[in-house]
Amino acid sequence: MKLYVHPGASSLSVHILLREIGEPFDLEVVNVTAKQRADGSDYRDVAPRGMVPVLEHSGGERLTENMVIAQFVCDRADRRDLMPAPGSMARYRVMEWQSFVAAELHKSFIPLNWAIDGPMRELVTARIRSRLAFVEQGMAGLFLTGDTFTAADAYLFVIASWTRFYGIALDTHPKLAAFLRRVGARASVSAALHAEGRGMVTPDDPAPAP
Ligand SMILES: N[C@@H](CCC(=O)N[C@@H](CS)C(=O)NCC(=O)O)C(=O)O
Repeated sequence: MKLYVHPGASSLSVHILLREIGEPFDLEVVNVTAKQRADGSDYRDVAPRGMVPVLEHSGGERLTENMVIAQFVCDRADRRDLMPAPGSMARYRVMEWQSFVAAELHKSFIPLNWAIDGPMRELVTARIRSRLAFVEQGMAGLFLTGDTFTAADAYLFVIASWTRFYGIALDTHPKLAAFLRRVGARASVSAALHAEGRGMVTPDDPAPAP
């Protein structure tokens, strides 16, 4: 199994899960902005949409989309702590958060990469903060769905860590700031960050102080 990632991009969430699972896998760090693979060739030959993550299965089949790859790797390893059993309410709670992180939070950050300034940038930042407030209010325990670390937490960790990269303070989100420190201290996260190298989530201090 091989995972294609860009340092600190959303692909880091799947990378963390693979390290939580502990089965061997190959990793290729690509430059998703330049669409360039480690050997300089065009990444679009691997991923026609030009995005990370891509998971290449041993049979050569390739799977895309964070949420789907996360479910695939956790189900395959029968890791019900990371992804509860199909049909259980607990699973739908994890999927509910995965969907929220994907559609409402992850994509809200994208305009910050554009040449926007002043009121428009403030608008985008306010929107991100409002979504982070939902997370702050909705966190059911130490993690999103309770006191067990799940696939949704791996995804939230990556996207919420981008607040540091973009200079968005978490002073009014103490539970989320504590969550980032807690998840950042996991061995899987530290190993994944070091393997990917410098990116939008820093290996040394991924969690902002509250
Ligand atoms: N819907 C995709 C989104 C993945 C995504 O947005 N990846 C970003 C990095 S975080 C990317 O590859 N961007 C490159 C591009 O848009 O060209 C998923 O969930 O996997």
